[in-house]
Amino acid sequence: MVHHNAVMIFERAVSTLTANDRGGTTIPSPHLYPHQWSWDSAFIAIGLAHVDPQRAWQELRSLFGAQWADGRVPHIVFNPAVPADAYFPGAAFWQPMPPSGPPAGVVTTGLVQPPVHAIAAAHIVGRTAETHQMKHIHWLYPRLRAWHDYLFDRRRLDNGLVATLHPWESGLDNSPAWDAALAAVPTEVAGLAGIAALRRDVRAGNVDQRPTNADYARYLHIAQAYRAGGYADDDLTATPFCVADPLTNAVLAWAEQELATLATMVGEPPDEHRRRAAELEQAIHDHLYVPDLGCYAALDARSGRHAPARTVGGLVPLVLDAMPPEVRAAVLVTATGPAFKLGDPDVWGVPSYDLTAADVDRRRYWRGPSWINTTWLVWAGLRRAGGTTGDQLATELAADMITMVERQGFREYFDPLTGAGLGARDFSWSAALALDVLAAARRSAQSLP
Ligand code: 9WN
Repeated sequence: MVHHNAVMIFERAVSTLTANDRGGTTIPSPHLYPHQWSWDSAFIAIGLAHVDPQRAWQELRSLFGAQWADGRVPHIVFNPAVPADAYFPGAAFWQPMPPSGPPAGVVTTGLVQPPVHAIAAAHIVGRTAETHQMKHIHWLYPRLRAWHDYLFDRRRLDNGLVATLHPWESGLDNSPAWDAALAAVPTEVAGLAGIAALRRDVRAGNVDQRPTNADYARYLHIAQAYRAGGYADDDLTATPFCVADPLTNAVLAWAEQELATLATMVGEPPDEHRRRAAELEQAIHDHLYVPDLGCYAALDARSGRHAPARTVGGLVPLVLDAMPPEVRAAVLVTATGPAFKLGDPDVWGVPSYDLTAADVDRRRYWRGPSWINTTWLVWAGLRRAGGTTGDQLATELAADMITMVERQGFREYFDPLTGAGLGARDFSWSAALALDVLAAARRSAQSLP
């Protein structure tokens, strides 16, 4: 037994995922998020790999069933059985779907989220001796390739990085990383008066934890502009918001490496994937590392300026293999320093924002709280880096993640200083990634302190 309550946490996590299963797709949580989300499903598949690999494949396959003709994997796949007003903005907002869009009858958003999917697929492959999985890999590989082709071909900026066109695409919606870029976006939204009344996310008495109405007005403005252009990506920097995000790009570089492995499994050449991954890693280091911050930072492609903020996304390039050693050392200094305090017993997980920033807000969404998925990404980066510091910090983060969910349940996010659970309850990726952390501890026979 690696942790005295490991079996109990494992069982609770499985029952949370089972309760959120809507028949081949898993919702992120029962109240706030009643549809299928892209990167949530990838994290969910990573957890399901330890419990039911067939069901893990199904999670990815159901998501890719909504893949657009242009290759994009949409950020939300709407469940037509769910009432139209259960989530805002719902299916109607994103219409009409363009000819380059999803299969007939499927309604999605036109946005994407970070491409964790090939990482998830490789994760399932690595966690099971399942002999029937080749059929899933054969089915998924060309779809994953089309997804990455879309990002590399349609979303690539002149500097070689892939563009994020909406804060929702980053998955870190109201991160301070977007403040400067968003400041230039108007808050007037044509035809959508009274945003406060339309919002469904602030009805649970959690208004101090969610993005503000001004944030939502800007989110809607950007989405309307993208929709008005038919979700075409012909002129990326002409969209009202266009940034190169270190998390999205680092996840894509990692995922592209995993795609090379999957390519080999299905008899396709891996070299092109390896080349794209290496070039992207180089562009991340060349354009997103900011020595003054001691971490990576988002680059606003419209203004040419880096976000002047240390956020968890700026630590995620730790997952990259080819990180220059001096940069890795500097990022670890930042991660363990006052901004994020990794390894400090008074801090839980990886805070989403610099704890020393004047405007850090420990309860508001991506502006301070620790989340399990981004903590998991940093944990994965530390494990890949290895070395005594990396291994020890990874072990401590694993212990934080498990203790937070053990004490507070599978909450959406946590106060980084008290570990108190916040946001939605029974949140799927918190459960799924706890399964992965527990399984990793069991495999390495490493006890969690
Ligand atoms: C908008 C589902 C999603 C996550 C995102 C998280 C939140 C949605 C929202 O929930 O975003 O996509 O309504 O706030 O920020 O990372 O995928 O869990």
